[in-house]
Amino acid sequence: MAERIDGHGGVLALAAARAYGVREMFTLSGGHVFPLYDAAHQTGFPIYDVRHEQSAVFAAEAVAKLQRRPGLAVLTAGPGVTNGISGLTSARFNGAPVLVLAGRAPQFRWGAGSLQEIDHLPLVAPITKHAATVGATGQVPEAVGAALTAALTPHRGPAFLDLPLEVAFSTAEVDRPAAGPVPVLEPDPTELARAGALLAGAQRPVIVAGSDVYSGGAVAALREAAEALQVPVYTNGMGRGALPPEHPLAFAKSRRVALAGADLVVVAGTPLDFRLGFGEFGDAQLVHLVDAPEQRASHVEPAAAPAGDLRLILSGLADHATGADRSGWLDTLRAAEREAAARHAEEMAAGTEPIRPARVYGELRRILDRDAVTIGDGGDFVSYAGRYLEPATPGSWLDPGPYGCLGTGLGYAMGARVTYPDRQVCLLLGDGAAGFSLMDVESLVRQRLPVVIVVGNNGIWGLEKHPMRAMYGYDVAADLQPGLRYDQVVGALGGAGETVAAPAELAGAFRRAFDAGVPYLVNVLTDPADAYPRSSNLA
Ligand SMILES: Cc1ncc(C[n+]2csc(CCOP(=O)(O)OP(=O)(O)O)c2C)c(N)n1
Ligand SMILES: [Mg+2]
Repeated sequence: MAERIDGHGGVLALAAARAYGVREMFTLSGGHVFPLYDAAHQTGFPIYDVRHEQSAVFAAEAVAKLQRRPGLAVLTAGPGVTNGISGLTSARFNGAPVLVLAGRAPQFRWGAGSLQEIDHLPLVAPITKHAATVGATGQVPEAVGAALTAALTPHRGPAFLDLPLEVAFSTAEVDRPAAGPVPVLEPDPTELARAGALLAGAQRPVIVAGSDVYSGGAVAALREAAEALQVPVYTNGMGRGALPPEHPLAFAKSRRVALAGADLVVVAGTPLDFRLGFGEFGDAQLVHLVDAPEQRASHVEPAAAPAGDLRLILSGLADHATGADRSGWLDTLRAAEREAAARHAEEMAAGTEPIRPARVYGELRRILDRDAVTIGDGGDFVSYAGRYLEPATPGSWLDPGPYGCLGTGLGYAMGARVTYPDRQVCLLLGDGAAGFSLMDVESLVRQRLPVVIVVGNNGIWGLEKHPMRAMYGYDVAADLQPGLRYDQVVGALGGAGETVAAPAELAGAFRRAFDAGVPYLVNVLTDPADAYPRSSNLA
């Protein structure tokens, strides 16, 4: 007979979440969710708390993205949930299996005007894969299981459950929850064979691999396919680092040349969105590899679009190796890559004052370990990071993804530090982006979660100011306080930091930052005249 457990709604919810691999919660307090805290407290389950609910959801998203298992945010009823909505939406756009467990005003007197009485479901239903209210305490484990199965089933994404007050606080006896299976979708063999034949027959193929390759555990299969078919690989999102930079088929800086010259573009595990020119690659044929049928684009018609488990798809493609000689094509791209690398090296050595963002990354590259987790939250400053930093380990790069939500930074940093207590965690913040979440440095300090924060402080919302000037000849609502001492903010919150105005001081500042053992902010005064050249940016 199944083992039974007896407890309140919080105990049952946490037992179910644990069974699915959840290992901590991110939260901000509210009476509606006390039973979840009580359950955690009773069982030594880690609780990390924050200063704004968005950071809790972003932290849960970071652990989900980095560890490929569910991340949990616990939000109190009403404003706790509404403050988490940007985080949930990001998780949706990023295919991250985040579970939000929320409080909810009591059901038995619904309509009488209890504190924070609002029906969350219409707010979260459009941005989650699964959203439900749990009707009775005894149904909690089943509800959590259904939510997490939805979140973990490709295409992955967030799920939401709220527990009315009396459901959370009442008790029930149930079977001890166990995790159910996550379905694996076999790709259609005909569609897969069509994609394989196209790859085998192409003269100048290119693979662009994105986040779902990492989240689907398909990094090894990607490498197998690339090597078997001798196809150059470019990456974006969590796909970055899938092939180490020194791999003969790893390319990064020659993407324009590659996409312009390719006769076949295979986009794996990432949508055909603005980051990829909406999937329009001139005369090249297009193959789209997706982890679920609904991920197929409706705005372009690929020559083949196998849908299913990306490990099966990519290793299936490897079987189509023909021994074709692609060395001419690879040599062309390697030459373009070398040329861009030389240009970048020059830019990264810039000795000008104010400091150019390129130089910041030139110095950071010297100190970042191969497995450092780098996180970008900002405008131009982060676009430069994408250009100049080369993640060497899969799953070590966190950007906000196609939803492009500023404010992910401190939450992502918390999730990264919790995931990797011993790796370097480096958060790159625009000065504008810093304003959304810097107060959560307090959460990091208090919970002993040191990270290095580098602010590209140009005193403006650069990614908006420059385009607005270009468009109208003037700009409004695009200035910030120049030279603001974000490092002193971090100092006041219990961390440390310094301001750097000269390029020669960067190396020392970064060394001190990584040695500090507390959240440390290097406030780099960068050149406000420096605008990221958008036209050349596909990332
Ligand atoms: C929540 C949110 N609000 C507004 C925007 C629009 N936006 C995109 S980039 C940007 C400017 C970012 O400025 P900063 O972080 O200082 O970076 P910089 O471009 O100056 O390097 C803004 C306001 C957004 N993407 N997300
Ligand atoms: Mg700025």
